[in-house]
Amino acid sequence: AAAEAHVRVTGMTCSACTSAVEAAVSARRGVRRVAVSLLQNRAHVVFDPALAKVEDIIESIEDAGFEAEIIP
Ligand code: 9UX
Repeated sequence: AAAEAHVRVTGMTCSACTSAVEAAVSARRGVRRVAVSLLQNRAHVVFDPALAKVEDIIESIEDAGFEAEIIP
């Protein structure tokens, strides 16, 4: 089964920032799909909950240099 998370991402100012977030999240084990919207400042992530946690995804985005918080 897959889980999904919507994440508020702040600090992205160009499409290269968006690509950096997508690359960082995609590199995480268990992540199946990532879509990042620059205009909406958000990311949609589909992942395998047995292999990744939402906290891991948040951490990947923060490590790439952006602020991230889960959208409930
Ligand atoms: Mo270009 Mo986005 O330096 O930070 S990647 S603005």
